[in-house]
Amino acid sequence: MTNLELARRFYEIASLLEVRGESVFRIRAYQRAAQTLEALGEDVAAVAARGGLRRLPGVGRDLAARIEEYLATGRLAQLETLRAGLPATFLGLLEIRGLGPRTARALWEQLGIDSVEALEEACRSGRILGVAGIREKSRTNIVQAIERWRAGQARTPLARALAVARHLVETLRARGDVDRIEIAGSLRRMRETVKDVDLLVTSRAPARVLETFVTLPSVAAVTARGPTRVSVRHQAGLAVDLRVVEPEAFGAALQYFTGSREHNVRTREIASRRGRRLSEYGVFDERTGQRVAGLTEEDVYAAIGLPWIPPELRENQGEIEAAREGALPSLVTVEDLRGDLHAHTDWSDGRLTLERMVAAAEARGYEYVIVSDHSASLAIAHGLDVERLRAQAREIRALQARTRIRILAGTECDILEDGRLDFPDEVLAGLDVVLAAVHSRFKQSRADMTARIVRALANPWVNVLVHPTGRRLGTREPYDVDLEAVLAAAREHGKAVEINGSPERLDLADVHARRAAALGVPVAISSDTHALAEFEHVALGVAVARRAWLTPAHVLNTRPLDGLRAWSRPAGRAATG
Ligand code: DGT
Ligand code: CA
Repeated sequence: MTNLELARRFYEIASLLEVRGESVFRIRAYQRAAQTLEALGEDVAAVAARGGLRRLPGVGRDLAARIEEYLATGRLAQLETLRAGLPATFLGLLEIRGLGPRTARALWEQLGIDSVEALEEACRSGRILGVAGIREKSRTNIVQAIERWRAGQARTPLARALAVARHLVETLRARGDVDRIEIAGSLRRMRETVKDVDLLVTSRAPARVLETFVTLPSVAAVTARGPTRVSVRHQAGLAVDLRVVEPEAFGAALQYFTGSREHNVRTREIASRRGRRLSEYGVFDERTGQRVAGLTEEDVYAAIGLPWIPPELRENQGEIEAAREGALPSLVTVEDLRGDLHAHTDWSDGRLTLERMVAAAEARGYEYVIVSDHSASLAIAHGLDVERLRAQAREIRALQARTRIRILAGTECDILEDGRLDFPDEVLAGLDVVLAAVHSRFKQSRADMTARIVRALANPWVNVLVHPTGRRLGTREPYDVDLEAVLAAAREHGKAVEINGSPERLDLADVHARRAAALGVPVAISSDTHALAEFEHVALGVAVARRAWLTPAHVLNTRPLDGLRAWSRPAGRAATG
């Protein structure tokens, strides 16, 4: 059990480093190493004995030394230093959404708040006001966050929940005892936020699987426990449900627990009209009581006369009718994308150099990638003025000479307050693709904001309106805008809109992207990458696109380079060669 004890301690070190405001890289390093240890099939002492620690994913020289220290002494000096002076209940505060680690620490230091209960009391009495910049509004937010936390109702953004779920799946697989394991619920449907993670497993040793699960270091507390099911609170601050089901009923259970409820109501009705009963245990003949399907989801749908329906569509938003008519869409996949149309470099607020950014896009197998750094009015992001944009264009040309992938010169150009663009037309004309975005004055009236964006879309050189509503999941509401008018303008002027795959944006949302596609407005699915790992964010954008019923034909960046360029710079409007 050394692996788990060590993992638990590494998770704790990560949290404590967070509280101390340490660098995210150090924090992540401990989290990654903890995850590796949690999922490790072999005893870490045995790995150390054969000199294999450094080959474990996420374990470098420093962490290998920490592991050696623990194996030799049973202690971690660093953890003891970090813990000094902090009560054991303190880390529970980090589960309250919206209360950052720094604020938590300030509350401890200045008010001695060391638990959720103490925090609640300080909110009620008003003692909290004025500490760490907390005013009335943040007090209200904290009180609401505590209520949601108590009720287990705080919704978690998709990306965070996916990371937790995938890690748990990997861990349980690696630890043996499970035969099949799948993510179900809203997370399998890829909703933008989820209430909890639902996991389904089959196993010949159900009791052992449940026991393994509840003793995982990343599991913070067990909230309910039965013979085939447990509910826990994960240390990442969300609930996880694990159910063990019969292998013969796995498909039926997966169908049932994937939902949505509304979709299930419809499938049950369809079953019953066919003289069959559909439940989490299978499809049964109503006369004989015999089970006619249950092993796989395909069998279950087939037994009620339907083709298998992709989970992302199961919201009772027309998928049942489409399935009946054989008209389900062939949804877009990550593999359909030929390039990324939104990427930053260290010329503005990205972390990669131009060369490394392009190399990373090439390594993903893309045909093209855009360079879309910010424009000058976004000073906070070190936006480019005309001169630096020209200098960047020269670098792009030089780099292109020794690069296979096509580098498109672009910009993420600010839409100014009145709808003008931050670069003059003749500059925009010299670029291959122009993205336009609102980054300021979010509080404009609905009429002003709508007019502002519509005007920008009328600019002949603008191609894609990116993150069209400006929302940030859980932290910033979309700005007030008449999206229908915006989409109509995009259609009129032949412009595209973006699904931004950045985990905190997912903008457009699924319903809006579906509307755009219905109007015939092309949709770009982009990563908005600012770092190497963030190219992966297109996968989240694709998830939103699939929930929006998009096929490859709806998506701008499934087009080959020629098609894309013919669209962005049609003949007669050609700019550079
Ligand atoms: P959420 O709120 O993000 O967790 O959304 P879901 O869809 O994951 O909801 P959840 O976790 O309460 O339940 C998972 C699935 O199980 C749900 O989509 C459908 C199924 N389910 C659970 N309870 C019921 C129920 O009372 N009736 C029906 N028809 N289905 C249910
Ligand atoms: Ca759920």
